[in-house]
Amino acid sequence: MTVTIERNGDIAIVTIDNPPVNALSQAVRQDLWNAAETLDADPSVRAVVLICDGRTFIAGADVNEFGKPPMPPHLPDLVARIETAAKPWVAAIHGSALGGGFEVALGCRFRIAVPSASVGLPEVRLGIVPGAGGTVRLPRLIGPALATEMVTTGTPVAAQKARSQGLIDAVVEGDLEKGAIDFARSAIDQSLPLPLRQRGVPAVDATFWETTSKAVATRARREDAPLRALACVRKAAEADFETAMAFERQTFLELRGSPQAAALRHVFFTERAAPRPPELAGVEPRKIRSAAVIGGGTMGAGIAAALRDAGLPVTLVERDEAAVERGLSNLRSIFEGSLKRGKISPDVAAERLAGVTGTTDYSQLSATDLVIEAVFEDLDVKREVFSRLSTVCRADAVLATNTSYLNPEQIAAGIRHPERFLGLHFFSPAHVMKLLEIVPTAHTAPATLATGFALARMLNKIPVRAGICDGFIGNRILKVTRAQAERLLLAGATPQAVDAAMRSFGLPMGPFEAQDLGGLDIAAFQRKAARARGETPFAPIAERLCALERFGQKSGGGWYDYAKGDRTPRHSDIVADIIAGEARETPQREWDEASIIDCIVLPMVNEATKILNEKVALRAEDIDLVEIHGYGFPRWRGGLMHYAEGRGLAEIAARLDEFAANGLAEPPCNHFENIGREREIPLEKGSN
Ligand code: 3H9
Repeated sequence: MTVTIERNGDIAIVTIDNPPVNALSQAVRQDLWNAAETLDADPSVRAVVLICDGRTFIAGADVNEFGKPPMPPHLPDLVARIETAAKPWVAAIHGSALGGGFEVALGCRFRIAVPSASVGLPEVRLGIVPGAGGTVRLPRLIGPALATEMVTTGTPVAAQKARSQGLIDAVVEGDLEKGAIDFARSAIDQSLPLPLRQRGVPAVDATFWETTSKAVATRARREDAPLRALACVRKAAEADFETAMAFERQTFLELRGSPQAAALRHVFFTERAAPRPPELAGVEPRKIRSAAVIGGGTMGAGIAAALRDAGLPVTLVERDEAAVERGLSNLRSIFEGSLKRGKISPDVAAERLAGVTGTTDYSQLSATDLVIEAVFEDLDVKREVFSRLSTVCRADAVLATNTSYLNPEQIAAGIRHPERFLGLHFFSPAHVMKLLEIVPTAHTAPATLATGFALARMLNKIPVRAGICDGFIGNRILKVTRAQAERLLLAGATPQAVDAAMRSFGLPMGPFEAQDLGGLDIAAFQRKAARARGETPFAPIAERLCALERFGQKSGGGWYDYAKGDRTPRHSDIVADIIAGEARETPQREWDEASIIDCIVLPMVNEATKILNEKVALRAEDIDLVEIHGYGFPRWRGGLMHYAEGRGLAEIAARLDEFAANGLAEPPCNHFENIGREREIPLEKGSN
């Protein structure tokens, strides 16, 4: 039994217990249906409290059932059954009431929640719309404007805000079950509100739908579900309840089978599997109760902020007092930024900062569990840091380097207990970006590696294991992206056309705009180091721009010109002249959007395939996560390799051959077809 019924006088308590997140499996739906029948037939019951065991209220439809044949009772019918029950139901929410879970709560006559709870309809994040009346009941409860915001963004709403918006009827401090019983008992003595199906939708002004549609389309870029969700809310406002329900169901079923939904489902499963790689099953991570960061620059301060956000006490080590002060001031700016954006309260900001100790004294790290080095990218400097750490720190303390392109093996060479060392490659800004590349050396112990993954869970990051090579997974592919972008310029495309094409593919920014934002100097510095190693990096135009100190927005120009105080990229005659000069020997051709995209994305797939063949990445899914969380690859495309599989490897190989024949890309690598996935991602055919 996933559902049990208890009594407290004339109030029945229906409890769902379906770990881990009380999803609405067929068994739960059936048991809830049976409970509604039983309680309707029981004259001693006057109201019903619906509550859940475990960490959360119902988190939604059971995604594990996706792909199985639909089994009754279907969720829309169950919600209607609860809504039309003879006794009023009160949803008592802790954790999250999401998707189908919140739709069940909307079927209840009342909703109450503990202060830490949240409610939401996140279906658009899975490429679908709510399928059990969410878009039809929500505008009846809170009006079309707020309903639109919720269903088109999928963002959950925290309890207090939910109360002020009318999503829930009360926030209950203390014991939820007792609070719900008391609430139910007082409610039945008053006149009951109408069930949502019987209420009307408040009117909006004439321009609302058009204005909102434009805003949603801009935000969604090429994602289908948000606009389809908006259409459902509009239908709810303009048609009767049953017509709107049918429209929503039809939309839900259409989207459920779409490639975008398949891609987003793939990302959902992949993200949840990432923190627990099968090869580390049963390996116990070390306990992390305290941490230190060496280096308080942008990266070090970002890492320290991420550690503080996870509640760890942090020691920030710098080489002199002035640098300690700068580091602490960098951290202060980060917390002030979070405060300004309303992410944390003044008290929390103060508490976060108070948990950081700045020092120049390494001996203060003798009891620290984890030390992350984020100093200047110079091998000798880093080796010096680790030689000090390996004498000062406990033998079982985990020591990590945040290097982005030096070899961790060389950084760790000669340290004591090299089994406790690994690379933890954060992405900037480290307190914001989700991706964490975890890079073991040949000596890294499994427990150290497992600690890297456990840390990612603590920091709410997406961990991906990467082998050692120049750039690990992400920056190695980025190098190809940038080289291809320059090849396109040499072959007749403009920076504007390349950036526009990549934006239209779904990236937030094109490769040139992104370089102008981040600064061209870091890559120039890395190319210099590569040349010192005897390599010949390909960036002929970027090199010319850097020689002119055109480093991007910060220097007033890079690939584009910028007016003072204005970040709008403008055509640059200087850049156009440089391109024309460098392109003298290269045959010029016309480029359409699709060819530009292919000329950039398909060589990225080729590089990623090499990365897999070399076992620098263990799974195609890992590359998907790196691209989505580190480089803004469109989530709704499922990541680079999911996109490649959808496109067809044979077609991609043929396109790469064409580009290669024209000197525009490398030919496909050996074993190009070898990007098999470890886990089969079920294709949703129907359920719920
Ligand atoms: C929907 O409802 C459609 C309806 O409108 C229409 C129907 C007709 N089902 O994230 P966690 C598993 S669409 C089954 O690590 P947390 C997850 O795989 C759905 N399993 O925990 C993991 O398993 P494992 C709309 C689910 O505490 C375990 O639970 N709902 C589901 O960090 C723990 O997950 C959503 O999109 C599910 N729906 O976060 C909500 N959800 O341990 C999606 C999770 O084996 N879920 N699992 O790896 C979430 O946002 C988070 O899981 C939640 C908990 C906030 C609930």
